[in-house]
Amino acid sequence: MALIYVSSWSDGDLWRKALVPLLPGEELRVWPDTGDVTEIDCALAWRPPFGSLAKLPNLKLIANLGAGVDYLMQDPDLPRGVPIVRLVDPLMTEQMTEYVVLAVMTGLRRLRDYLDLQREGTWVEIERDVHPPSQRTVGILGMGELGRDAARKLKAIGYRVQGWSRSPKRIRGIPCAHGRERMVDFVGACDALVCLLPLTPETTGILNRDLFGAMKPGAYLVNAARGGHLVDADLLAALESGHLSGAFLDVFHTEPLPAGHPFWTHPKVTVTPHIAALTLPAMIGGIVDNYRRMQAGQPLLNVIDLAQGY
Ligand code: NDP
Ligand code: OXD
Repeated sequence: MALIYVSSWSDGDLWRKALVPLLPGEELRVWPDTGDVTEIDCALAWRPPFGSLAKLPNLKLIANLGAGVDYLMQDPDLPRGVPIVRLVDPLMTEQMTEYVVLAVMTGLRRLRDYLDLQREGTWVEIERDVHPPSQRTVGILGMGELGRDAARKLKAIGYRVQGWSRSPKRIRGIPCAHGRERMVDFVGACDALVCLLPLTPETTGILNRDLFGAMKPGAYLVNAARGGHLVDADLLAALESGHLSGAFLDVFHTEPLPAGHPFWTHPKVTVTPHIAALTLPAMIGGIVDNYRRMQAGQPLLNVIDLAQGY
């Protein structure tokens, strides 16, 4: 049997180089050079062209080469009944935590404002009213692989940290809430709010006018999850009114963020080009492990729950 790399976005050679030493004797093909499709039992997929996976009749495993499976889920011809696993790796988690800490501190320490003052050569303390981390609350929406680590490390810096998820969580030192009914109270307590949710029908547009209205005046928003979580116009309105102090955004409805989008030049918005946690070929170990498990008929790890969409 053979594996195939299927992506409309990136170059398969990088992955082939990472995989070949770990799977000696296995053949890795690169879409669209499928060869005999009946020989392919595993697809390594990152934003595969819609319909491509449906052309592989003997597929037994789909390995998503990223943490979020939202793109895959949109494929109307996604083969049903084939297990989907996703990438979970310490290198991914570390990068995301670093990004979240950077973003939260940029907002809470007014870094953008100080950079502007530096450009003007102005020496001024913007706030005389000091708020050390122990007096600041950071809320994390999504307490999964990435959210939990970011929460723990923000806590270690000294922030009050709280988490929100779909199901209940018990995490030492980090109060957690769950479910939509707790959302208003949850976000109302936050000085900075970080979105690390998967994009699903339930979470699409969750960062909207109602949520911003429930946030504290002056709170800061970080979105490192997906552009589809955010209603752009509602954020712009909350920034214009001064209700939110700023936003740090890594992900957008259309990527690259189109020229002329108001986020590019907004003085309160920091834009990064979907780099919070990059997928690296060095993260292939978990995928290889799952391929071996599939071959041996053992339980797979990091499996997507198709009903929940993540
Ligand atoms: P996980 O699946 O491990 O965690 C998801 C978390 O979100 C869980 O805590 C889950 O709750 C919670 N959640 C899901 N649906 C809801 C809901 N309806 N209401 C409340 N909570 C909900 O995902 P990861 O932490 O690995 O990744 C999160 C996302 O980060 C990815 O889906 C991807 O979109 C994004 N990402 C972005 C990157 C970037 O570079 N910008 C890089 C990597 C990932 P529960 O625990 O109850 O299941
Ligand atoms: C991911 C991403 O989901 O890169 O892994 O956004």
